[in-house]
Amino acid sequence: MISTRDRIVVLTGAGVSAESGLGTFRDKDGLWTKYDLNEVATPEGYARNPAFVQGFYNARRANLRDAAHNAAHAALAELQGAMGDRLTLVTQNVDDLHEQAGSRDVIHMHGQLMRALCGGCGHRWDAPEDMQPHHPCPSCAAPAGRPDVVWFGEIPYHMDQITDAITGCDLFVAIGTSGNVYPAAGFAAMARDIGAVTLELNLEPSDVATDFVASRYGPASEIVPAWVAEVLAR
Ligand code: BV8
Repeated sequence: MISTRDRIVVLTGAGVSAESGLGTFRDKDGLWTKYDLNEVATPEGYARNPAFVQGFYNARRANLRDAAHNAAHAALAELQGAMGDRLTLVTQNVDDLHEQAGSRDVIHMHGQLMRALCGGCGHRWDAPEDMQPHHPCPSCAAPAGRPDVVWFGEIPYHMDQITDAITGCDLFVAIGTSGNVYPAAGFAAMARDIGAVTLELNLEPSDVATDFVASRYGPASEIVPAWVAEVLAR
């Protein structure tokens, strides 16, 4: 029976932020039903039309400013408070709602919407409200400022740290992710293969639901606090 004495890895996806009004990617009305991800979330798309891509992320940054964390983010922050570094929180999300809820050391494997990256020197800084094409880097002045997010075809961040946490965990929990995007979608199988328990908390079965030995379905703002309360009570 999993308790706060175990080592837990939690992976979140867009579903954990859905009830905060940020929308998801692949649900009905999801972002990828309105935009072609090849045009707005690939280096090639950015090279073709930097103004359009910067505008896409400027709009999402503005959206995020109006969003508030929800009970699922808060429950995970409470669990982290009780477990310390026995809980590793990995997110595919580029929003900062886990941090707004009080989580620390969140591993943003797909980057962060509120950060900017220089494609030239690698400098990172807090993204301004509106980033323009060829945004000048405050460090090297190259016109190479871009959103600090991992696009399709780019290598996710912190993979070694994530792999170390998964291969040493007792429980792997995926929350609010459809299991479409790799390498994140392969994490549950990685955990299962080293003998960890795997739990899926989602609105509906994901594309990798069979990689989990346990699952609970419902809105994250309901099922995540309930699960956290059970773990804290043991
Ligand atoms: C890489 C940042 C090499 C940008 C994102 C063919 C087959 C397999 C793989 C590939 C392939 N061709 C290419 C690939 C690799 C590719 C990939 O996986 N493509 C997919 C589309 C097939 N992956 C990559 O390119 C990655 N890089 O592979 O590099 C490598 C790898 C390892 C080591 C070395 C080298 C880079 C991928 C990163 C792309 N960037 N985001 C941005 O955000 O703008 S990914 C994008 O999808 C978002 O970040 C999002 O977070 C992520 C995953 O989506 P989900 O979070 O799951 O969201 P989704 O809408 O899909 O699902 C929401 C879920 O929530 C649903 O299940 C829904 O039921 C549930 N839900 C809804 N409401 C609620 C809820 N649950 C609970 N409560 C609710 N209220």
